[in-house]
Amino acid sequence: LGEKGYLHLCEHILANGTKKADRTNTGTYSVFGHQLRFNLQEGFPLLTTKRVPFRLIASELIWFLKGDTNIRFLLQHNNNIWNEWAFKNWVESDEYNGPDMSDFGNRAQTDPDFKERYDQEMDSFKHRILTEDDFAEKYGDLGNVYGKQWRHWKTSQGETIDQISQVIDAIKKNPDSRRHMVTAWNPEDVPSNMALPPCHTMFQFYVAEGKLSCQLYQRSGDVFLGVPFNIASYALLTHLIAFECGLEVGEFIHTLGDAHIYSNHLSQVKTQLEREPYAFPKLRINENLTSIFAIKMDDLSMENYQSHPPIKAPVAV
Ligand code: UFP
Repeated sequence: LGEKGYLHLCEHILANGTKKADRTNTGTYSVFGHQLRFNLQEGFPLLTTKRVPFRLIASELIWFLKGDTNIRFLLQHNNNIWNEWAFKNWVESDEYNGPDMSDFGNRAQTDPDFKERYDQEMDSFKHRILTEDDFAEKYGDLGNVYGKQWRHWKTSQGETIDQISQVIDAIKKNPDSRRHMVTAWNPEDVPSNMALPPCHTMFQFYVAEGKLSCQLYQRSGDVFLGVPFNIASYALLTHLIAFECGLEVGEFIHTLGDAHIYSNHLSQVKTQLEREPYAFPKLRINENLTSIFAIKMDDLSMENYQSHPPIKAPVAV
């Protein structure tokens, strides 16, 4: 349980995972169907066997909760995790006339000369997103990603559904309901209108004894790079929804579909498994916050986060 549960999943995949080809041509070891449980009363599940950057998790979640789908907000918070997806739309557009950026993800990893040109193009792209409103509107927007589906789900009748506001109301009015669901998986939008079909596809809240629990179904999990982020992000979401509803936090239950370790992450995983976890840190939310929809970065802080150093690994794109 807790971090041990995560480390056990890594060991389990290394020992029993099936070698499996994947979309990115990297190759993975994979298991199907696995569940992690975190008791949020025992601390905030930010992994300690490697450093996990809470700042990036928090600013991304605030971005989702705003219903924002434009990377400008992330860049303003020095968060670069979604850049490649927007950059891809830009360099594939008719208006782009810089150096050839096709297959930039792979080439930047293998070709140092290309990497220099890529870094330059990416920097100027970021600069334009931050400084030119029209450019940002056109090329900073990622389309129907999480923020859109959570806060502005478009029905076929042209109406909008705010799933997050609705689920908060429902939790307050009818805590025992078994229908506290939010879904990001919109078959109408997958895959053509989306940068990436959602990985965290749906979640459910549950209230018992004044505590709010959350279970996520994640269809696909990069266990070394993605999953530690996803755990922290949904633990934070559970805390924020509980705060908004005047409840204590219960458990975060993470159910994974295809749980995989990429073949180029094996040595990193082994390094991590040699480390002894520390106690989880504590999340603090500004008590004067009136609504989670008005939350700012400095309303959140992580106390007593003691961790082993970060471990770098290439992202499969
Ligand atoms: N991935 C995660 N968590 C995320 C996210 C992506 O683990 O939040 F956005 C990983 C899972 C998979 C890849 O390795 O990114 C997505 O590829 P696919 O759509 O082929 O499953």
